[in-house]
Amino acid sequence: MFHPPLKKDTMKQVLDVHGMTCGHCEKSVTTAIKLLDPQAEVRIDRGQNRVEVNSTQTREALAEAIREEGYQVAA
Ligand SMILES: [Cu+2]
Repeated sequence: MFHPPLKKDTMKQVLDVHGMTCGHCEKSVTTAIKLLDPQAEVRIDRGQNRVEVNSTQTREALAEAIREEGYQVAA
């Protein structure tokens, strides 16, 4: 099957992220994800500790980027 070289498959990942206490935290998490994948779509529900990402990146890569910002990501 032919895939255009620049278009990779995106996957929906739902991550359980703890430590986000305000809008600034949401922004930090979003920025970290976008650095990894500028095309990523990020939705955050802070009350539910839920970060939903549509991205070409693996779940582990996303979790690592969020951890580097100082937040806890459940395995
Ligand atoms: Cu904050």
